[in-house]
This record gives sequence, C-alpha cells and structure tokens, in this order.
Amino acid sequence: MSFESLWGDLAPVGRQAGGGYFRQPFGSAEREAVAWFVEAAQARGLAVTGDGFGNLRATWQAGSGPAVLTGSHLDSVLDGGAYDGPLGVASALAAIDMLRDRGFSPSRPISVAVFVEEEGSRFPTACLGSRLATGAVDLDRAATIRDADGVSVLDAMADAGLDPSAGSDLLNEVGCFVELHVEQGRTLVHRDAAIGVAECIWPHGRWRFDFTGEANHAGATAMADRRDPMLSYAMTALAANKQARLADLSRATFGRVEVTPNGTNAIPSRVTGWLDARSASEEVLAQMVAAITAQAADRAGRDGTAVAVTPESVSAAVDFDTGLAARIAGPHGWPVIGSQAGHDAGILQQAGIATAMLFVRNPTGVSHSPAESAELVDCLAGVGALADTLALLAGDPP
Ligand code: HGY
Ligand code: MN
Ligand code: MN
Repeated sequence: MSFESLWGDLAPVGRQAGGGYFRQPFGSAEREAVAWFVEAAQARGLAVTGDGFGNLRATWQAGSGPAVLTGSHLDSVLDGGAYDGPLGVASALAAIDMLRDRGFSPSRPISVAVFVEEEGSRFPTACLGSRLATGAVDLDRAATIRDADGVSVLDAMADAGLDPSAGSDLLNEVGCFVELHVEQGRTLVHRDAAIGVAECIWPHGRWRFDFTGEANHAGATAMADRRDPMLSYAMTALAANKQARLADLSRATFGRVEVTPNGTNAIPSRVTGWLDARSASEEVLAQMVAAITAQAADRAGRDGTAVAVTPESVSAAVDFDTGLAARIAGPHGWPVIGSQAGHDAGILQQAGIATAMLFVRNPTGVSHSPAESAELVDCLAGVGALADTLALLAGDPP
C-alpha cells in the first residue's frame, strides 16, 4: 500500500486538466511537490536537509560510513508526464518502507535525494540542481543563468527562501547513488522485462540558433526583397532532421522556437530555435551538429540573414560503473540497457560517485508527454527492485 498511497498523494500535484504536468522549478506546483516529499520523509523519521540551491536529502540514519543515496527529481518538462522523475522519488520512500517491513537494518545510512531543475525546462541548463551540487556548475556560472523572462536562477532560488551563496554539501559522505527512473523508450518492452539497469547515457545537448533578418511588411515587401529569418530557421529544422537520419544512432529535434515580433502580417526580425541533439557517440554528435550548423549558415547566406549558434547545455557520454551495474543486475538477470535520456545519475557518475540506474518498463515508451505511462505492477516491481538494491548496497559487506 505504501507506494500506492505515496503516488496517490503526489500524482495530482501540478497536473493540468489535459493530464500534463507543469512543475517548473520554484513555481507553486513544484514547491508543492517538494513539500509533499518533506512531509512524507519526516513522517518516516528521515532527517531532511537541503542545500542553498533547493536540492534536498532525507536520511535513514543507521550504521556508519558513507551513505547509499537514491532518489531523482520532481520537476517536469512543460506538459510532461507523471512518472519522469517522481517515480524515482516515490519509489525510494516506498522502498525504505519495504526494507523496514522486512526488518532490514542498514549497516550504513540510506538517503533519498531530490534534485531541482533536472529538466532544464525553465532555465537553459539541464540537470542544473545536480550540476550545482557536484560543482559542475559553480556560483559564478549560475549567476549568468536566466529564464526566458530574464529572471536569474539565483534570484528564483532566493525568492523561494533559499540562500544559494551557501552552496551545497548535499553529496558529502555519499558512497554510491542509485536512481530509479521510468524508461523513456521501449527497450524493456522488447526485452519483455519489467526492470532494467543502465549501461550508459548517450552524449547529448542543446544549442540555441539565433537567426536575424529584416523586419518588414508582409504585404508591401516583394519576395525578392526579403531577408526572412523564418526561412533560414525552417530549412535548418529540416536539415537537422535529415542529418540525424543520415547519422548513425542519432536524434535531432527543434522543439522550441521564439519569433520576434511574432506578428501575423510582419516578416520577423529574429527567429530563435533550440536544437536538442543526441548520438550514441561524441564523435557522431559533434559531426552532426557541425553539419547542421554549416547548413544553417549556408541557408542564411542565401536568405540574406545571419545565424549565431550557442551551446547551452552539453552533456558528455556517461558510462555507468560496470561493476556496480553487474552486481545489481546479475542476481536478477535484469537487462543492462542504454539511455538516450539524460539523468541526474549521469552528473553524479561524472563527478566520481559510483552510480547505477534502475529502469521501470514504460509500455508505450512515450515520455515528455501527458501520455507517459507505467503499469502499477511494474512500478511495484520497481519498488521491490530498489529495495533489493539498497539492501545489497547498505547491507553488511559480502
Ligand atoms: O531530456 C532528457 O534527456 C531528460 O529527460 N531530462
Ligand atoms: Mn527524468
Ligand atoms: Mn525528462
């Protein structure tokens, strides 16, 4: 009942009428979800601490030595699904309940973390909370990070009652991290498995393409006299799609665009599009982004416009700790699979913390959509898998 009860309390938070979630960092829905976590953790006697950035850690104080950390994120993409992030947090609390029901006594502390702004849906940097906690992004760089309205992330944190200048000690005394996450894809469906373990995360990133041209009248301006950035953007979006299809094991998406002044009867002065690009290898990713950039410049030259490309959030390939993955997956025969989605787990692995991920089957593979789903039976299997994994890692040494 533990998971169902936790999920029943969390699932309505931030859900809109159409079923999608809007839990942008430091907004009211996300703050309500954070309050749910603090209350649920304290109800379990976990010691809740937080850092200056809003990351939280709830600890089952037991045994001694570096903690086994689990958890995930509660923020969502715009119009996101219910499971991406929250499943890992609710499952972590339910797994602690399960271990206590089993009479398990940890030899070392077990902590549950909630990282802020994993999605980068308000601020341009993905996994911002975990990057700040590991120092991958420092305060000076954070001071330059602003949302679309120009609000700095440090001001947003201060408005939420936080003190970012205090920095972070969230990951002090952490021996390893295990994040449970709904799969974003259908590998587990194809493998007929409810649970999987992560092998790697593809290198990926987001690049801002600023196309500038000449604002003018949509009726009075002859076609030959235009310098229309919308054309340059449109061709670049098509070029990105083609380059990803030509490249090996790659993805390229323009899912966000801003037009200035965005008038129906005016040729725009500026069009900004954000490219999300991912590949199985860093070399292919770099080649693909370079090819898209070259085609954007070529088209801009023909349109009489200009283009500037700015990398906003680039994540290198992550190879998870193979020994840890094998130790976790081996006894259960869980498949070890790759992830095309980024995760806080990747940031912690890159910071030198031995990290693993457990994936829970997603029957359609759909994510970053209100249609994201997971069967309750698989969610419960995930709780059991996480409990087994925490017992393995926080139990007496073999
Ligand atoms: O965008 C991603 O890869 C992840 O879902 N944040
Ligand atoms: Mn996620
Ligand atoms: Mn996501």
